[in-house]
Amino acid sequence: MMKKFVFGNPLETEAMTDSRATPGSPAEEAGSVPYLSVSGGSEGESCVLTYDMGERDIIYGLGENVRGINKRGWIYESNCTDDPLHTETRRELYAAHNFFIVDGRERFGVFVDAPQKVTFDFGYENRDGMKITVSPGGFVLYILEGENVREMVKEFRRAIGRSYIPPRWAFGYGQSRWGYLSADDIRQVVREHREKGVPLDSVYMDIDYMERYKDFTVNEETFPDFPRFVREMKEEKIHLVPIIDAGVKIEEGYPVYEEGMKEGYFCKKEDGTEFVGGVWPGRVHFPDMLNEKAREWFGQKYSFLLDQGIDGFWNDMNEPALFYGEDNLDEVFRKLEDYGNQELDIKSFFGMKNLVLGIANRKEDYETFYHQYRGERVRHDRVHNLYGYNMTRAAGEAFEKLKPGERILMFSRASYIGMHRYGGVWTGDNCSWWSHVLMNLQMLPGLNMCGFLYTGADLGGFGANVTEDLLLRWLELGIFTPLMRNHSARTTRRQEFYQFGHTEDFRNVIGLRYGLLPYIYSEFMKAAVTGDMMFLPLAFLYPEDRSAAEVEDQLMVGEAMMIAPVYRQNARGRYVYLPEEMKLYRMRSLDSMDQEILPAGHHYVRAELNEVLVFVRPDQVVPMSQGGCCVEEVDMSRLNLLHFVKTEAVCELYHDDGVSRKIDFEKGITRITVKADGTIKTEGMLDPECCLV
Ligand code: MIG
Repeated sequence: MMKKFVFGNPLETEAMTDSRATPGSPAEEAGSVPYLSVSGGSEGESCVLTYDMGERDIIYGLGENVRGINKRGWIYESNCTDDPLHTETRRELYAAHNFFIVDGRERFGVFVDAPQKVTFDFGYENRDGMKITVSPGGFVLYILEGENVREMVKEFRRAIGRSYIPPRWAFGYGQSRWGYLSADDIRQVVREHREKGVPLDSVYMDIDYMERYKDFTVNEETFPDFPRFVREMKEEKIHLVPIIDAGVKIEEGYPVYEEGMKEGYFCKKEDGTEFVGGVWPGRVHFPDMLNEKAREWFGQKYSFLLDQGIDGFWNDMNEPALFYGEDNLDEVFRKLEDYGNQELDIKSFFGMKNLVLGIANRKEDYETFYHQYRGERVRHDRVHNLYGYNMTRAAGEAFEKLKPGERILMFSRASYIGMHRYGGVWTGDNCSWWSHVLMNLQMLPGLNMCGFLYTGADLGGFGANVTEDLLLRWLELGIFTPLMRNHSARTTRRQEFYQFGHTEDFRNVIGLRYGLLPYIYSEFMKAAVTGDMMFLPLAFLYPEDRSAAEVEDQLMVGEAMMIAPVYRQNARGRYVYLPEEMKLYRMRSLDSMDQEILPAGHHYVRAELNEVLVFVRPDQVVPMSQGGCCVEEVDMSRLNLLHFVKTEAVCELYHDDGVSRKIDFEKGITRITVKADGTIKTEGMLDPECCLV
C-alpha cells in the first residue's frame, strides 16, 4: 500500500510512471501523514519530517551513499556532487536516491520525490531521532506499507517503472583508464588480454578520444578512420564505450555549440545570457537537459557515434560538475588582488585560501542559472538533482528512436530515481583503498532498491595507487556485479591486470565471471522484469534471524547464492555468518574448486588470495558455463551445476539473444530440476547438457 502526499507546488520529476498511489492530499492536511511528524514547509521555508526510531530499527536504502547497508547512524544529503574522496564523513555523492525503508518496531517506506536538496539525518543529531529536511520548494512524499521489506521494494519498483536492461555483452569484463590516448593504446590493451587468455568484452574511451574534449567529436590524429577502428575492434569481439560529458565547449564553428546557441538550448542566467562554466573543454555552456526540446536535440547527437558503430556510452560530469563558474572566477581574481594589496594576517590568509578552495561546485553558482522546464523558468538549485537524470534520459529516449530494436549500453555518474529506466550508474571516483571494496558491496542493495540494477564500481579503485592483491580481491567481488569494469585515473599507477605478476590468478578470477554469466544474467533479468533486487541484504531472505540483520559484509545474489568477499589486506580468510546450512564452493578457477557443507552459524572460512567463496542455499542450483574469452563465446549448451539438493531444486535460467529491446521473459526461461538422487531434467528454451559439480 502506497500513499501520496503533496506539499506546496511540486515540480513533476517523472520518477514515478504509475500514479496508482492514492491521490495527493494538500500540504495543509500534512497532519494525516502516517509515521512522520511534519513541521515547516510553508512558502520559502524548509519542511522537516521527524520520526522516533525504535532501538533496533534498521534503515535500508538511499542508493548510492557512504557507510553501511543499515544507513542508521549518519546524515546523508541528496545533492548530486562531484567529490572524488568518498570518505566516511561524506554526506553527498553523485546521486540523489531518496527512497528508504524503516524495518523495526514499525515497518514503512518513504520516498521523498524532491528535485532540490534533501537531508536525511538517521540518528546523527540524536541517536534515536530521524529528521528529514527538504529544502524550500514543493515536493511529493510517498509512504509505503507492506508485509515485508522485499515486497515493499517490489511495490515501489512497480510504481517507478522497469529498470534499464543493457545488452548482454555489457556483462562481460571491461577495461578502462583515463589515459588511453590513441587507437594504438587501446589495441595494446586488447592484445594483452587476448594473448594472456584473459577474457574481455569492452574497452572504455575516456575524454582523450575527443577533439579538445568536445562532445560528439573524435580526434582524427589519434583515432584515424574511427569507423574502421570500431569495426576492427568488433572483429576482435571488443565493444568500444566512449564517454560523453555534460558541458559543451564554447567554440565558434563547433556545430554542437552553434546549434545550441541558435536554438537557445543552453542554460541561461537571470539576464538571459548563457551561463559559462569551466570543465575539461575549458569554457562551456550546459545544455538545458530539463527542456524537452533541448533534450531531444542533445539525444540526437549520440547518433554521431552510433553511426560509426558504437553501441555503448557513459555519461560523466552531469551533476553537473563545475570546476568554476566564470562570473565567480572574475570575482575571485578581484578579491585576490585585494588580498595582495593588504597585509595578510592569519585570518585573511585563511580567507584567501578558502576563497580559492571554494571555486568548484559552488552552491552560489548553481543559483545563477535557469532551466526551461515544462514551460516554466526554474532556477537550477530547485532541480539540481534532475540534471544527470535528464542527460541520460536524453540519450535513452533518442536510442529508442535511433536504434529501435537494439539495446544500447548506457550508464551515468549523476542520477535520480527515474533515471533507472534509461541507464545504469557507476559509483564514480572511488579510491584504491581496501575500505572501498566493502563500500562497493554495501551500496549494492540500496541501489537495487532504488531501481538501479546495472551498477558497478571502478574495480581496483579510481584514485590512489592500487596493489596487485587489492585489485585481485576487488575483482573477486566485481565478478558478481553487472557492470564489471576496471577503471583508474590518469597519474595513478597503471591498473590493467598485466601490470602485475600473477597473470594466472587474474585469468582464473575473471574467467569465473564468464562461468557464472548464465546465473548473473538470469538473476539480473529476473530482478529487472519482476521489480526485485539482485543483491539482497541477508535479512531480506531471513527476516526472523536477528544475526542476519547485523551482517554488513555478505550479500545474497539472487535466490540461490550468498557471497562473502574478502576485503581486508593480507587476510587469508574471513568470518562468515550462515543463516542456515549451506554448501560452500571455494573456487580457484572454473576447473578447480572444492566444496564443503557448513552448518548454520558463525564460521571462519579460509580464502587464499586467488580463492572466491560462493555459498549455495539448500535446494538451490547455480548454472555455470565453461567460460569464454567474451560473452558471445559463452556456450549455453553445456552447463555445470553448482548444487545443494536435499529434496529437489529448480532453477530458472533465462537466456535471449542479448541485444533485442523486446523481452519475452517466459519464452527465455529454461527450468532445470535436480533431484536428490542426482537426476536432472530440463525444459524450456534451451536444452543444455548438464553436469553436477
Ligand atoms: O574530473 O574523464 O568520474 O571516471 O575518468 C574527472 C575523466 C572527469 C570523472 C569520472 C572518471 C573519468 C574522469 N572524469
